[in-house]
Amino acid sequence: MIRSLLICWVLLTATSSGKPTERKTRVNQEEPLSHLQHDDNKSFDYDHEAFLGQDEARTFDHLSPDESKRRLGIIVDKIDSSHDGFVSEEELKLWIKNVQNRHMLENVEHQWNEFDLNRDGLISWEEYRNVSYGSYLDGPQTETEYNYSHMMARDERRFKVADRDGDVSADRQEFMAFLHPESHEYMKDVVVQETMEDIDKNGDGFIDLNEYIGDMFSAEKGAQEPEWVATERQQFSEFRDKNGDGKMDREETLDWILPADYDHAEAEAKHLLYESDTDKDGKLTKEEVLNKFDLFVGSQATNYGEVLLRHDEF
Ligand SMILES: *[C@@H]1O[C@H](CO)[C@@H](O)[C@H](O)[C@H]1NC(C)=O
Ligand SMILES: *[C@@H]1O[C@H](CO)[C@@H](O)[C@H](O)[C@H]1NC(C)=O
Ligand SMILES: *[C@@H]1O[C@H](CO)[C@@H](O)[C@H](O)[C@H]1NC(C)=O
Ligand SMILES: [Ca+2]
Ligand SMILES: [Ca+2]
Repeated sequence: MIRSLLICWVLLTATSSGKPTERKTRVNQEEPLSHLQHDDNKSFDYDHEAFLGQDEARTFDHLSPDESKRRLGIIVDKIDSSHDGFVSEEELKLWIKNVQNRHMLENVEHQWNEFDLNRDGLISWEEYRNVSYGSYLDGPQTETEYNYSHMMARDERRFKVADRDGDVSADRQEFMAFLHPESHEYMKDVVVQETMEDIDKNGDGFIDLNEYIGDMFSAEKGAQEPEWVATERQQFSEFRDKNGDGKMDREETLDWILPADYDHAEAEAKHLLYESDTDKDGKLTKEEVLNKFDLFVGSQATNYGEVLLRHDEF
């Protein structure tokens, strides 16, 4: 059985050339705070997921406004780690980062037993390989079957980078780095390497303008080039190719796909603070947060009751 994640990857790869005018993005920021669109004019759903995590946000959707506020009050006390009665931007950012980490850890837990075949609390490369590529390794390979050797070699390399203590097994932290490399500083090199290998068609170790455009856009014969392609060409020479030698090296690729200057958790913390800091003193009282409870946790308050008091911590 080849894991569905891999199938997804294959499908994406296979279809990326199918829609010529669609733009493919490589900008590979950290695990997003939420996959929902952030448009507060429509709803606060993005903020709710960033602040609570996806599962908890769904629970809150079914609470009455009073119950929502009661629980939010408890959360505010937790966020105020310095216990000075105020939530600072830094505390808010830390909280959002913790929510995000918890989400990644849940993802690891969710998959753990499937891979840790001998239940020793570690996922060895061999376990990962057997579970992910078992049927492929067993053969016999038909001619039509996708050749997974390349993907497997890539997985193995990434796995070994994630494996910090070098025992060729992943503990939970290492497995998290393997699954979410964009969110781990020490995985950045391998993320860049994987991206460059995908795009660098002529294998000279650089991404030139044609490779850069070719990765986002494949022209149909005779079709007119969409306008954004011209913009991207300009972007390439103005911003991507910083040293002006006509191609992107590893550093330049890193700046492109993992921009260092944008921190989602920090941006969200600033946003929540800005929207709720009524007296503009740069920090939040519990009252200020509760007054904006719809922004932080919301409540649809239609069929609440059924999930009331489901969580122990409340
Ligand atoms: C939301 O609405 C405000 C004013 O009504 C507007 O200035 C802002 O650009 C809108 N934001 C988005 C993301 O549409
Ligand atoms: C992986 O599969 C091979 C071949 O089926 C088997 O010999 C080996 O014991 C398996 N390893 C683990 C850790 O399951
Ligand atoms: C798959 O590709 C690798 C090289 O990338 C090659 O060595 C191997 O023989 C191929 N396997 C099959 C079944 O075609
Ligand atoms: Ca194991
Ligand atoms: Ca090249």
